[in-house]
Amino acid sequence: MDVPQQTPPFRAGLAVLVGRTNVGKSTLTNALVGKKITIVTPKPQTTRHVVHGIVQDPAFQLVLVDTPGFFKTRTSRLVSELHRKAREALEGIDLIVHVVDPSREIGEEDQMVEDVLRPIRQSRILCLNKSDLSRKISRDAWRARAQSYAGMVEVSARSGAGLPELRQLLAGLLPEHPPLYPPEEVSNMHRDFQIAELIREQVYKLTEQEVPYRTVIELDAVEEAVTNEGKTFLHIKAAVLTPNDRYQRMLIGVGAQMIRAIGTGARRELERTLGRKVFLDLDVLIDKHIKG
Ligand SMILES: Nc1nc2c(ncn2[C@@H]2O[C@H](COP(=O)(O)OP(=O)(O)OP(=O)(O)O)[C@@H](O)[C@H]2O)c(=O)[nH]1
Ligand SMILES: [Mg+2]
Repeated sequence: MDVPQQTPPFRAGLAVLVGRTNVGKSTLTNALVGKKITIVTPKPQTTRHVVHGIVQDPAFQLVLVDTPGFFKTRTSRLVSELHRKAREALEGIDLIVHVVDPSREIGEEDQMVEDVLRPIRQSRILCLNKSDLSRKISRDAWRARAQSYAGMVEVSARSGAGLPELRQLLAGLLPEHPPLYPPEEVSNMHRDFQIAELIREQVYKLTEQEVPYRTVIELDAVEEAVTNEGKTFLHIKAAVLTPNDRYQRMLIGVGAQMIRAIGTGARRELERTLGRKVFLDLDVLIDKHIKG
């Protein structure tokens, strides 16, 4: 006898990714969304805004909230600001994904994450990332903690292993709710913000030590333009702002090598992400309002 098929109700909600710095929260967000919406660098603490990445499915909409990593040092203003942002991101969310890196010892930062999570009532998932690495120092210790979570998965944001399981596990825990975002959206970020982030990513990749933390990306113009051959492209005029001429010299580099490399790398990423031809006009300017 045929049982009439009922379409299950649509599910939608927010899942926040928390975890110490460098465990791969941003990489995981990008991998689940299938698009680069948040920047990833080997240097810690590069995520400074709360970014929504939207996983679209005919049956559900999973909104991932990437947060800045938790840091051991509590002294610096920037660090406490990041912690505040991470806590803010926990408000109004449906699920928590606690991302950990089993290739490293469980540390003080992991303890801090658990302390922040303890009073929170939402369901939480334990996600052991970097399963592609053979070093698995704390894997057993994390697995032993799995009973205090609604579920546990082992994934590799890099290779994609375990991601379908994570996706299904999260989808199953979402509340019945109409979509939160339009069906084609992959991120809450406006295009211009995304452009600035991709430029900032190159500054992080190519400059040393404190330089990235002394820069702000400013977009002056993003315009549709046409080549002599009639092809359209996006003309982006932007500046890397920095507090003094010492940083300005470092950012420009000998024979303007540094700023050229930043510009070339950023244009490549912009073209890949926006899926179109880009002309990037990038300056390095002094802005005394930025903390030196
Ligand atoms: N081998 C391996 N490396 C990974 C994996 N996921 C992320 N990484 C690397 O780990 C580093 C940190 O990744 P991010 O995604 O920036 O980490 P995060 O948790 O967002 O870091 P913060 O924003 O500083 O808190 C990068 O070098 C990634 O390429 C993975 O599954 N396997
Ligand atoms: Mg990050």
